[in-house]
Amino acid sequence: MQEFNLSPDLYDYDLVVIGGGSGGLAAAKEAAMYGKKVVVLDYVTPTPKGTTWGLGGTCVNVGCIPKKLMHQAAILGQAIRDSQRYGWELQEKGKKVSHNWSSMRQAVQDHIGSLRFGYSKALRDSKVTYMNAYGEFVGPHQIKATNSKGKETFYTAAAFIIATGERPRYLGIPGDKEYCITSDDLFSLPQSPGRTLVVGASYVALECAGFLAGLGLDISVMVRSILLRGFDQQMANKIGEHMEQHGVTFIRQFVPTKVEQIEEGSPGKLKVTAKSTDGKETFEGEYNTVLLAIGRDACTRTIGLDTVGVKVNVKTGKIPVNEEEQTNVPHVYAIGDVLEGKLELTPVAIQAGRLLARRLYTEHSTKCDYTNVPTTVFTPLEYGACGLSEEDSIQKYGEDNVEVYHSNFWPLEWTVPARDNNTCYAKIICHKQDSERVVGFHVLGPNAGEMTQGFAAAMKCGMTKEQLDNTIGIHPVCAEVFTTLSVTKRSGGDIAKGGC
Ligand code: FAD
Ligand code: NA7
Repeated sequence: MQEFNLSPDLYDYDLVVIGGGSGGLAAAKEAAMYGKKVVVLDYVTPTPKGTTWGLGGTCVNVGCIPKKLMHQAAILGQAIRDSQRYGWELQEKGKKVSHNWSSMRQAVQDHIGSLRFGYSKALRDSKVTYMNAYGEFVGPHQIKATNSKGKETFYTAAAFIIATGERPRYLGIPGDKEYCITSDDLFSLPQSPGRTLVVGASYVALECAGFLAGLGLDISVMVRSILLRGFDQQMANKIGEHMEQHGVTFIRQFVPTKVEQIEEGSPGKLKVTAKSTDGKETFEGEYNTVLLAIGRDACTRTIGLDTVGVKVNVKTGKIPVNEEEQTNVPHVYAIGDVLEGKLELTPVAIQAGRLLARRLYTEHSTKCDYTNVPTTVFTPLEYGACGLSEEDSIQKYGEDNVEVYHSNFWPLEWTVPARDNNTCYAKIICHKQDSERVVGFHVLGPNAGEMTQGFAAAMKCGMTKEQLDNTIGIHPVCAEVFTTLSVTKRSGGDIAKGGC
């Protein structure tokens, strides 16, 4: 780490954190724990639709938390259908069970409100100063904080952490900002989005499409090229197939060119015009809502980074850092979604923030380990992953040096309602030359995240195929499939498996 003067006497604060989301809050609280004088600036620029929220950043307000809760709402719909095969009789026979968007939205927003309250209390308890203001560098050690009324205050600090995250991208076509929404608007939408077109094939796109379809809405997804770029493509395609089988329409190899309002009201009606990526075909469709999920841009363009001399990737807006999360300017650090080449996940931002503060203000030297970070895509058929995709394993080690073990499985709970036979799937990728060490773990099935977390810990310890085989399974659960994997892709054997 390059040295710089951490002397508090020269400045108002030891540390200014710009951005009060997952990473920023974690870093600020950790630094305050070591007796440092810390201020967090957090400000939410409203969406083009006017949606805004409070402290806590993306995860709690417009990301992980509302997304998982709405996914749960959709899963409960499936459970209601399954329950009848288990003997549950709905109270009024023959009465259709329906979903009420407003009730769900209110319950989800109430929970978010309580989390936000907890965050501001935690800051107060840790003696971190919180300012609801937009931060912008105006000098090497000086920041300007502008609140919602336009009042400007200036602060100096010994060190700075940039944790400003990302915001959803827009298409740049006529009607996008006027009529389309993004995930920043969806979770607090007052009324059901109705018939919806989701544009994009990122995890955000597929997760939103999945839970909206699960709530009984008519959902289409417009895909420019492939599903879930960056993820294992076999798994991505299986997710797509499952969604299609459960009523989601995929409009493939198309991009929107224009969005027009053809009926006012809530939610009103929009006409979308699109063209095929080969430019030969045109598509027109009418929807109540168009949800853009085409990626997110780092919030780094308007925070005065040029003033302080912090280098930014001009194309992506992302900030390159060394392995200590230090930018090219020694007293300016960056964590979370703004980082170049790092995973955009809440626990990653939190871990990086905590460890950074610990390194800055104590003798600790542990760095954030960005390898083998587990993750889950909360599509209707959940996808848990840790380590390399099959494509990346082959590219890294060569096809002959990689052994892929796999199996379909049918969760016991799904057998009685007789649904989705053999659509769940387990796959591990092993590096043959390294005692068949597991370098990739992939699972499609219920509670995939719960399954993946423990295996990720084992992968940190260097788990091999033999160790998995020597592990006694828990019966009858889905994860036990990983203790009995015997068929390799190379062998081409039968991978169908009955209820576990
Ligand atoms: P953020 O949490 O985005 O916080 C940045 C904060 O800085 C924001 O409050 C922003 O308003 C504020 N800010 C920006 N500029 C300024 C400024 N100049 N001055 C003051 N404040 C500023 N991750 C998971 O791990 N699991 C999931 O299931 C998951 N689901 C997701 C679902 C969706 C729909 C989305 C969009 C994201 C999801 N993520 C998920 C990603 C996760 O939310 C992010 O990785 C995480 O929030 C990044 O934390 P951060 O601290 O870098 O930024
Ligand atoms: P990603 O992963 O960058 O995904 C963006 C998606 O949106 C992707 O499917 C793109 O298709 C699609 N896209 C982008 N621009 C357009 C336009 N103009 N028209 C139509 N479709 C478009 O974004 P996320 O923010 O969801 O994910 C960030 C990270 O999280 C990512 O690195 C993952 O590892 C996890 P494309 O594939 O480019 O054709």
